[in-house]
Amino acid sequence: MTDPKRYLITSALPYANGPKHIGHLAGAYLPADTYVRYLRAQQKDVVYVCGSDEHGAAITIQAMKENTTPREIVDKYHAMLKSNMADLGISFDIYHRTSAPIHHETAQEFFTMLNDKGDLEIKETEQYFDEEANTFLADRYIVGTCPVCSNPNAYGDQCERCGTSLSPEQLINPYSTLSGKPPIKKSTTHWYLPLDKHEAFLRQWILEDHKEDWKANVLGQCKSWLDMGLQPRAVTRDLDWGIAVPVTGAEGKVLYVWFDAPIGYISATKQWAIDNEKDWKPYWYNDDTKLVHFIGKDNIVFHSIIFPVMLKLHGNILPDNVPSNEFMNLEGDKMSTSRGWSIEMDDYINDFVKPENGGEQMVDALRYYLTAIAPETKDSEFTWKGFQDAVNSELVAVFGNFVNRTFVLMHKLCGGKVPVFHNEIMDEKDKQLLQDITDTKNSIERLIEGYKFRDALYEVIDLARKGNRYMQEKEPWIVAKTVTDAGQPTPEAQARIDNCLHICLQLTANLAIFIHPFLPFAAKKMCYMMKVVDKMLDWENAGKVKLLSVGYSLRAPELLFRKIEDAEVTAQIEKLKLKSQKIKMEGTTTGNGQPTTDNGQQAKAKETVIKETIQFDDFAKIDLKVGTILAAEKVDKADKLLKLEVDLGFEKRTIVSGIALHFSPEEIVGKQVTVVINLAPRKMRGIESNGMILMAEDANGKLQFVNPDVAVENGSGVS
Ligand code: B3M
Ligand code: ZN
Repeated sequence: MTDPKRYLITSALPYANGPKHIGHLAGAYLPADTYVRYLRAQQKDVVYVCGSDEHGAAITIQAMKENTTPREIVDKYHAMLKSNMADLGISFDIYHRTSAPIHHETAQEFFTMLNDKGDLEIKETEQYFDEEANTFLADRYIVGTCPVCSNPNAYGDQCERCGTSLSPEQLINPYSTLSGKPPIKKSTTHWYLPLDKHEAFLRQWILEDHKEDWKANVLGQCKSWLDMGLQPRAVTRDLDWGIAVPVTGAEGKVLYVWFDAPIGYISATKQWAIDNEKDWKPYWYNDDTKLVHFIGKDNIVFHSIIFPVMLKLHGNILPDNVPSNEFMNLEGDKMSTSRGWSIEMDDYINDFVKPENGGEQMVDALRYYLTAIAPETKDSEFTWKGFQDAVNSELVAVFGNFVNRTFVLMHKLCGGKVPVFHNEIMDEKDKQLLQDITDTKNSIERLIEGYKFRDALYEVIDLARKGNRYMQEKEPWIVAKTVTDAGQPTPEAQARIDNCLHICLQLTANLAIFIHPFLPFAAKKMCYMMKVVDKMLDWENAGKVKLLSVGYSLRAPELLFRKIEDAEVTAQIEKLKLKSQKIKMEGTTTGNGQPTTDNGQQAKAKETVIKETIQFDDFAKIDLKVGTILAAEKVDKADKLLKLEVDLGFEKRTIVSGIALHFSPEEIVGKQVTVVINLAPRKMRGIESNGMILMAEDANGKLQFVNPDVAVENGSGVS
């Protein structure tokens, strides 16, 4: 969109069901905040909204787990998330919440308008019902075995191990997490959004109009959804926590959380407008508004397919872009709060951001590393060692070092003042560095506007690196040794020193402007050191090389960043291991013998959940045979899946297996495996899978093959 009049920027609303980890921060919050700070520096009209997502089964399940009410859960975690985000410098204009009355009204009005216009369909269907608990079951309340990877704890909406989206019907041996019993089917009425009717519009709008500017991962997911064929989606639920469906006769029904949550962006904008005496409507109705949703990859379909259809029907503008990140793994494994394999924002703040541990500079240190390894195009990995290396060898040794040297030398060799620049002795090196400043400005603009924050940040550090090199080549401390009889540098020597430090100081001012969207605290500290107001950080000053006036005296340098010690790295890794082990030990049962619903995410209790008894005949229906993996390769655009060629003796088969996070293709070729060979074929990512490989999960959550003790002939039966 060229020259928008105003910007509305959103970050996905986190569920207020527990602490959120730094992978979330890196996915949807930090890039949005960087973008917004950049826009604000350009004096754009920008509103950045977010808030807690306080409805849905994620909340009620957590309430059950903590033995309290949904209300207490959302109050507790909303407060935590709000303060965590503020502590980490995420500069929302409003952090709202979906339990607020204004949100309930907004969502109900939205639903009513669509319903009155005839845009929704009403259907009676059979849904899972728990007879003992006397309630319909949200998908998350149903657990069973994943048909793709055999994870015994897959949810009715998704398997967290292999990432496949599921419907409860697909689960093998489903049971209710409320009673532990298998659910029955019971009929109920719901409102549906007929996505199928909007396919032509979506194809045009996404695959044509945005084929150039949306990220490949977003376009890819949208395309595969569209190619699979869109289905009507229920937008109401039988649940007692949420926004009442505003229709008489719909008592006991609430809006589906994914219907109301994105409307939370609108209600947050309304509340912001009330608080600031502004008009919210242009932000949601005027074509010259640029709406951008920052999200993680598990939210793509909701923001690029479902919500846009809702917005269009409701008469609102559509998002200009939906920049979505992939996932950030942690120390070799998937980041997960429920498994304790995560760094919670709250923990990082407690361990590093307290004044005695470094305070705000440690916020910037985290922001730096998370942006430098942002999973913009593929999954990336946070390691504590990587964090230490990035901070120590880039932030401290390159950026911080340049600024510090510049200040120290300016005090030592130029009397603490910005030295004059002698045009007549300007040389190629000077010109080149000045040119580098302009080039860097242009690159940063292009990259940030293209949502490439990682590359943009690299440009900033690279410019500081060039500054160091320049200083190294100019060596003003050596030049200063060419002295007169009185022991002062000769006028020629002083002129060379002046030029070097003049340029280094102007570069420092520019570095402050460039780093500001990424590391706001460091930028402000640099302003303090340069004795300039924060207004200097306005983007219109970027690239200017007369930002600091000649003769202006500057403060003594302060260290911008501190080093991360080895002991801190070791302590954090130890802490992570202990935490995940503790959760593993505790996570097996709750007092009442029910599977625990770990953070609304994962039903544990593998040991205690025993599926219902089956007869021998049922078991005998499963045909298990031993085979050998002949070939294995990654499946395009599916990080969890491997396509295997398995020799079963009597034939060779293609099997798609959700084990890619656990094994590389090379290491499993030649392995013997046990295969369910009479499972109905299933298409995954366009590949037909003819069978399922049996896997066991070890104490670390890593999958292991179930295979015979000694090699047997391919095709041998297992019973
Ligand atoms: N709360 C899901 C999530 O946290 C959901 C996002 C809502 S954005 C409107 O992944
Ligand atoms: Zn699975």
